[in-house]
Amino acid sequence: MNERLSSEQLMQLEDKYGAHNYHPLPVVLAKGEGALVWDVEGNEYFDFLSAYSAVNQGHCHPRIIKAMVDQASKMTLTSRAFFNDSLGVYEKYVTEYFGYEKVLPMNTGAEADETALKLCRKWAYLKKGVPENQAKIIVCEGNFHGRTITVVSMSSDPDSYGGFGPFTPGFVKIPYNDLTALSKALEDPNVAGFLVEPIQGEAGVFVPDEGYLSKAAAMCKEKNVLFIADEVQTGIARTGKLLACDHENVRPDILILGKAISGGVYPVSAVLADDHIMLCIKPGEHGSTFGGNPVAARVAMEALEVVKDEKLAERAEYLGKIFREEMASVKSDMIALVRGKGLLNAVVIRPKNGKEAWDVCVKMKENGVLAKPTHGDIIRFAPPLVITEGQLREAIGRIKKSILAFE
Ligand code: IF1
Repeated sequence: MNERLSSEQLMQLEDKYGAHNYHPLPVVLAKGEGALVWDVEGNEYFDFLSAYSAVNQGHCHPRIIKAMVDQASKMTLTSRAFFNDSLGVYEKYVTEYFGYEKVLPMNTGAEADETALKLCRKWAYLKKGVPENQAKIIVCEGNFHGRTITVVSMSSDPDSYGGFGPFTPGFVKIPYNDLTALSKALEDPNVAGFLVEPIQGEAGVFVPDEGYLSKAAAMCKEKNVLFIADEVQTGIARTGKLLACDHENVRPDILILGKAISGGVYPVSAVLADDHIMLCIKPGEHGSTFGGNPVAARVAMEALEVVKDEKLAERAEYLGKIFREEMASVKSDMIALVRGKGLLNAVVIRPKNGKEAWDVCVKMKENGVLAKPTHGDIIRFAPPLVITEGQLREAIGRIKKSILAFE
């Protein structure tokens, strides 16, 4: 078990014994610190994925790790059949932090999305007066909310939903960033909620027009429809504000968080709402064995403290501008477009001489920067928010060099 295996051997093990549900870049990581990671052979890289924006606070942040280890050595799990001495403290902390009356703790993003959908439906029947089993929830084309059956029922990406039917009914799909379509969909009195990513991540870091979120939220309010924001990827300082909705001063009726709420240290997710919504769910109607466990509670509190203490939102805002400016100035016709907000950015790659985004990522890996293509031609760039300006500029140099290698 303890023999030292090479990257090659480790990749072969995954190929032989693991389900083939991923196609990773060929790099095997063994250690991380801040914005840096090292592979099994000791090669150093800048991590420009941050585990899809989970590791915003940087790899192995000492304060978060300490919170986890301290708690793990005392008590890891009680289940919610009993109280524990961390959950209430965390619930007070996280609700005050984001400005909501209640939180419902879960573990993964998909679970938090499912929780929000259940909560929205329950509210529709108890409060809005939608006839039983008639509630509809509006979702956007190009969305990504996770992998469960109900969540992929909302998807418009055949890779996500294809072959997994029959699907959960009750969703209305409209184009993203389209207020006319939203207005039309909101005419239906059985609509209970509108679920939206403030910036679509999987779609390729698609930033909507300014005013889209605030107008959408106002339209929902007028129709007594819950505005539900999936900030699993955009939340917790990534886009230059604590929440991406903060850019438009929108306060969602239901807020969904995951990933970086634990600094990528532990699976922690959360659904936040006020009492008139959250208390629609009664004891026994929803839950999770691990949701709200003491380790998760302590880890999340420390991870959120770090975001404030290290001013990560401000850093993301400042460093993101540098990144976009620098990338837009690269003289290569392979760069078709640079877009994003804060340190959630994407570069659209125009294929050249048969070389595409995947080849650029492999080249960047050789030059010490890790990033992953999505939808064939888009590369997402999302380093940990603790990256220093010097490190960022060094990484940008390596990214430019990698792209220019194909000129
Ligand atoms: C994978 C993408 C990112 C999410 C939003 C919920 C979830 C996610 C807005 C579910 C998850 C992930 C999961 C990851 C790939 C990934 C992703 F490329 F698919 F789009 F981040 F950019 N809401 N996003 O982005 O959270 O259940 O995974 O904790 O490997 O599937 P989860």
